[in-house]
Amino acid sequence: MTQTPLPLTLSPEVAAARAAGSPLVALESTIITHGMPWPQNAETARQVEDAVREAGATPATIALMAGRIHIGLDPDALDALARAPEVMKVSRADMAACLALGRTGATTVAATMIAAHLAGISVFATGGIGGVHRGAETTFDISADLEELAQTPVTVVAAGAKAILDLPKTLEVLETRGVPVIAVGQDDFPAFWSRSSGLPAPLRMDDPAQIAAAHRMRRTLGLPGGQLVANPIPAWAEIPRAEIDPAIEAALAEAAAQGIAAKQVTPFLLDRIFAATAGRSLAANIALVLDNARLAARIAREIG
Ligand code: PSU
Ligand code: MN
Repeated sequence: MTQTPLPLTLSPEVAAARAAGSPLVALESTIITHGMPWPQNAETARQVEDAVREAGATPATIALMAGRIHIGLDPDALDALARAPEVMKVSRADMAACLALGRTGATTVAATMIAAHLAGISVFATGGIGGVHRGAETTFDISADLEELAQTPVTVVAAGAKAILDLPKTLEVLETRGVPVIAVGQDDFPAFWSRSSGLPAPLRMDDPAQIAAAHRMRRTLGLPGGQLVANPIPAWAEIPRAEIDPAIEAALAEAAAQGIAAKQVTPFLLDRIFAATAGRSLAANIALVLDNARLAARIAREIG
């Protein structure tokens, strides 16, 4: 383990990659603790790390433990996190408190971006980002992920955003906050389980080198914030809108009936949708995260 003046602990694998100047890809941990059930969460976390390695970069799964931000988890720590029953879901607002209290925290997209940037990592792969929830005009429920993309210079590779969110409003907020939204290989913004949301993406790039060039150009121009790279789910794993929409509607109705709010909303909806699709949505989720990990590794290699 390598200690730094910041409360960062780098795994040996990450420390070696940093010393060699070789490409790194950050990975979040909320997807492990709050986004997928045991044991698929642990299995997927390992496969995602391997996908990054096979594509020529070093994975850095990020989590908070005992007052330190861990950049890279060894297999035992990853397994313990995946099994742990009481892990904090940590976004920007919770990060310092979780560390100060010495609690175990899983990082969301927002918190993972902060940690990656502190560790000098430019590229991060996940499944889906948080966004503007349906009904946000009354609940004000807008994920801190969007604000983080506006502030922190990390390129985030995701399969778009889930249709549990209000996708038009999510794209509007990203535009207002100056976040480039780049669809990969197609014109439409992808909708997580579905390749298309039916909405055009503001930008399109077909080559990881272009995405890397845009990342470097933002740095050159002194623009704050990152990029959202929206990589559609592989065609073979896609769930058609007509199939996933009823599960989404049922989950949203159940969340409303039970008064689910704040941080619980996203994990609750994911859990209900996994159950309603007999695990098919989980298999799709795993396929798209692996694909995002591979693309992120290629972008990281181009950024250099
Ligand atoms: N969307 C998904 N899967 C996830 C999440 C979002 O499709 O696992 C997780 C991510 O960690 C994301 C967080 O950053 O939920 C957003 O939570 P909230 O909406 O409470 O900001
Ligand atoms: Mn929220």
